Amino acid sequence: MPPTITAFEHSPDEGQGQARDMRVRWAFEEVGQPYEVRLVSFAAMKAPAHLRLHPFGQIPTYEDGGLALFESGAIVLHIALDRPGLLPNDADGRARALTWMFCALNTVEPPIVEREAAEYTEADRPWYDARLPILDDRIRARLAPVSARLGDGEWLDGAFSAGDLMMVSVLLRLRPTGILAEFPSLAAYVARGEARPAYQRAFEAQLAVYQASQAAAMPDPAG
Ligand SMILES: N[C@@H](CCC(=O)N[C@@H](CS)C(=O)NCC(=O)O)C(=O)O
Repeated sequence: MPPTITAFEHSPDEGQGQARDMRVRWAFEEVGQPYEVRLVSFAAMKAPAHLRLHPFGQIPTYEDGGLALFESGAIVLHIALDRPGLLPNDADGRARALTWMFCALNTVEPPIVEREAAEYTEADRPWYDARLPILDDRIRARLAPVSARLGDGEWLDGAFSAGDLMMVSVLLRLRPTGILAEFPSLAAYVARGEARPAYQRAFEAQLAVYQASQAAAMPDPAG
């Protein structure tokens, strides 16, 4: 049996690939590991069966035999350690790739998520218009050093690695804001990630879920 991950039954971003199952799907595709997906509703995510897999009632989760994991970073790392393709063979290169993974998750993603949360929950509050530029500047303060470190390189540290997979996955979330476009080398870096055949396969798979849910919701023309 291949590993099984969970993903949203109804994609809140309408198949744009912003949900965190996308980075796990991409990792599977990069290393050539077949996988299965169990779709969960928002109600099912908060029910006891799913909470046993994920203490916060979220996606993605990962199950393989007796092993159950949550946290997209831990899952991608597990996949990268399990099969070749996402981590360099030399110990130092491997450690640097892990550093970029943690950088993406611990340093770059938090201000991006904070901005998204403000959009969802504070857009109608009187302070929102003043707060948004502050949140945007916090993101810019993270992007500028990553852009400087990338320089004119293709990837962050030599060959494409799990560090790039995670950084691209995190930066992608910014596209609707326009902030990514302010950093042309990062925008090009993200585009290189998206152009990878493994990314494309993962994207199509998650898009197919959204398209199927739309088709199921369409009224039956015969009825
Ligand atoms: N740090 C976690 C975050 C997981 C997360 O926020 N998942 C979102 C989807 S991308 C979710 O399940 N949201 C629904 C909810 O929190 O109720 C990870 O990287 O896996």
